[in-house]
Amino acid sequence: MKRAWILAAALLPALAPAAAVAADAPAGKAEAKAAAAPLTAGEVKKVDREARKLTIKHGPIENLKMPPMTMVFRVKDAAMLEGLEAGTQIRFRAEEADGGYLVTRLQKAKS
Ligand SMILES: [Cu+2]
Repeated sequence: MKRAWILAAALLPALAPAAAVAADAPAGKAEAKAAAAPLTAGEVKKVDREARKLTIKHGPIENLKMPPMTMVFRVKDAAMLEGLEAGTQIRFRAEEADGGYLVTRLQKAKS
């Protein structure tokens, strides 16, 4: 019986380093980078909840090299459309995806 305890004690330190490495993994580092990306100012012109689309009159979009215009975007998540209506001022991040443009982040502009 005593022998079993010694064996367990000998194995424990061997397992511990693996757990420590997992805890140190840079979780959320990519997310933090995306959050730091600049947002573009825009005004909601039309909300299409069914199609999960948003018409936005937007300012220059740096990452898409797009001048100001009014256009339709798809949104990543239907929940992003909550509380939006024509005239709502927003700040958003858009990415090129599947041959169209996708809003990946959206917040109401603080007025
Ligand atoms: Cu545009």
